[in-house]
Amino acid sequence: MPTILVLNGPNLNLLGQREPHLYGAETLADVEALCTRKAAAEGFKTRFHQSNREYELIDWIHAARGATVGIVINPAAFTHTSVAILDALNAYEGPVVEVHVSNVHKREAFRHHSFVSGRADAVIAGAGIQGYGFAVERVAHLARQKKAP
Ligand code: CA2
Repeated sequence: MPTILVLNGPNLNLLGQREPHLYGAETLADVEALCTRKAAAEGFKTRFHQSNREYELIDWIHAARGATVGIVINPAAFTHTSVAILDALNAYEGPVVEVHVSNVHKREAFRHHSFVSGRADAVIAGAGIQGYGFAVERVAHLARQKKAP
């Protein structure tokens, strides 16, 4: 089964444990279960990771080259700071969908800019963890389109 990589940046391991007014009550385990379920319904499997370290996210993007059909990424705070993650995604050949649990555009001005959005095929923000499900469906759709003759 073709694989979709789902990546989560710093502090997302705390999902559901703090700041429910911003990020909801669901945990990262709930996000993983949702992605697995949505991907399976589309005939895909997922590889799911979270890290608080920028280099680890970059290494996973590198390893995804030639091994996965698309990436769903919530780079968390690295969204607003990381040219290195953008460069890694630019070297990746498949579709990329950027997800944010909160609506970053309703929040502080420093969250309005994303280094990743210029590379992403779609950006989903403010749909809660449901956004991951939409992102998996979109990546599956784009991956199928890419494969079609
Ligand atoms: O809305 C999102 O998904 C964000 O990517 C989350 C990041 C934030 O820096 C981005 O601007 C928007 C923060 C992730 C921190 O997650 C926590 C979850 C629960 C409790 C504390 C932090």
